[in-house]
Amino acid sequence: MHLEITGKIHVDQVGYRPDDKKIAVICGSEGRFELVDEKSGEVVFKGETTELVSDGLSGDRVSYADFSSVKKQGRYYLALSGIGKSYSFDIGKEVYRDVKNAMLKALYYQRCGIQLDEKFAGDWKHKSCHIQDGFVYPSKVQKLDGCGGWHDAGDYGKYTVPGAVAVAHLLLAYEFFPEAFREEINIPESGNGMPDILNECKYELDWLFKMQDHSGGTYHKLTTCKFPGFIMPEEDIADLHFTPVSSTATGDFAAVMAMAARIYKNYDAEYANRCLTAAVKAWEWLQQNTELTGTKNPEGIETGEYVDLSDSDERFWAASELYRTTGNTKYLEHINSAYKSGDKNFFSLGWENVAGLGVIAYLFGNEPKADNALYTAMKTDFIEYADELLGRVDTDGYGISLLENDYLWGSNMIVMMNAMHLIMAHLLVGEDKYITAAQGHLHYLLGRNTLDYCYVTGFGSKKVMHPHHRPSAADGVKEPVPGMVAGGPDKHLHDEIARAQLKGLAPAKCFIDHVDSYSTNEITIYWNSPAVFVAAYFDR
Ligand code: G3I
Ligand code: 9MR
Ligand code: ZN
Repeated sequence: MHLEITGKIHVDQVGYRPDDKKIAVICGSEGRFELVDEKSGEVVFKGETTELVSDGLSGDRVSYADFSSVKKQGRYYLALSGIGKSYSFDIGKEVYRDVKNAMLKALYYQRCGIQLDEKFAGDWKHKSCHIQDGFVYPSKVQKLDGCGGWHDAGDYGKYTVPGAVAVAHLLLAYEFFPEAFREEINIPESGNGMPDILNECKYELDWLFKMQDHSGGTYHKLTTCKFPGFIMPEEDIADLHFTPVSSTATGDFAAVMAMAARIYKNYDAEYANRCLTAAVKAWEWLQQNTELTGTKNPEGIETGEYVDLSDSDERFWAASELYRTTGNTKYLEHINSAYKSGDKNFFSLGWENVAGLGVIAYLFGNEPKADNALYTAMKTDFIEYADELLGRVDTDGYGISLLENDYLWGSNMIVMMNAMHLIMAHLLVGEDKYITAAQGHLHYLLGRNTLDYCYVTGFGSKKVMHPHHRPSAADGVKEPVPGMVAGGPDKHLHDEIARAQLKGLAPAKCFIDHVDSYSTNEITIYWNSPAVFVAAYFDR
């Protein structure tokens, strides 16, 4: 029987581990299916799909093919007569190893201020960039060193808020699953005795130090005035500007430095001390500056804003990390009153609302029961929210927990953020249902979605080839930089190409692999970082 790949049988294109639940989502058809060994052509399993049901957010009618009983390592595809076959995928113990490492290595490719040598970067090597000092806005004279760190995204700006959040996801991944980071990923520091995830985060932390002003407050960002064209980073030679201190950047800085103080202590006590001193200084600034400040672009600066309407979550997160690291009860009061105020969603882990990071720091800290009532309330709320996510997974055609309004700019971050929440719910109460649901989110990212895309560059069969990423577009290399997570569907059609090509489509279909689609197909450090956390759980 000759079968075509019709894009209607959606699988995790990277694969499934032998003992995992293995389900394909079939679009528009039901009936008998076969699992075929790609090499031998042998049918290794036959089954019947479920009946078709409607999925609101993709507009698809879907059925499910369950082949969980197949555990033998190999490369397979799924076939349905009359509908075609799926892309091939692996069943294997270590199927997520390469994608996990690549998603971490992607941060190395975002490094600013050093040359990316061929030895580490292969075809994606380039010269050093943005090494000049930056003006301290609005001064046209006063300059500071801001060399280093990661480019934020497809642009070359460096922003404190998303930088701190990305490091936090990665440090959490290391703190929870150190065993997932034993391998080296071929970066300049590899083999220096420290795990590469900590080496890579240190590259960003070293830059973050430079963003702290003598007052303790932290500059919001360091960018050019306008976004550059699609040129290599070393060609982007316009003046750089430190924009004014913001309270959100300062809160995030305090939090991530407090985390770093705890995590680097075993490797470099002196560095850890520096981190803690910087964190405390930032906290003191926050105590003296209680207003939300500095998140809007000042006049003349048009790069990414990371505008925020509230900094209470950043302050909460800072208090919580400082408490976890120091045990000092003065922070506990702040945590308690902020949590009780209940003024926000306390489960978000994204750049705009970081309250969930504060909750995690408290729940998993050494002395969460110092305030038993607070601990119990937080834990109960945390699990309640995890159960809410489970409920959504049950009704979603592709097994994820996004609501219609979650299909916005960077929706793949929400996919990974919710998976992180589910994994941590499992760590708190030990139930497997949370893990099964979390893994469904990873399957979605890696191909089991309505568009059949593997959203991580360089992986899967239906690949993202044209991310809105300046180096990938300008370097003359056909393949984009590997291991980068694309933003994913955004129903708001926030760019011209999206408006021209995606109008009228269901929310989950509002994605286009086009270099101009910054609202659906850009990449960022903080869309990669939660995906590293999730992949690390499934590859320990
Ligand atoms: O929170 C509101 C929600 O209440 C509302 O219903 C919804 C509908 O419009 O919008 C939500 O706000 C969105 C916001 O992100 C928070 O998620 C905005 O629409 C959306 O435009 C905004 O997108 C941000 C985008 O910059 C534009 O500001 C992305 O989160 C953010 O990741 C992105 O960041 C850019 C940097 O500025 C520059 N570097 C690249 C980077 C990635 O594209
Ligand atoms: O490349 C920019 C991307 O990093 C931002 O996320 C996006 C929104 O702020 O803007 C992109 O830059 C575009 C600019 O906003 C409008 N003119 C075209 C630019 C490149 O596509
Ligand atoms: Zn640079």
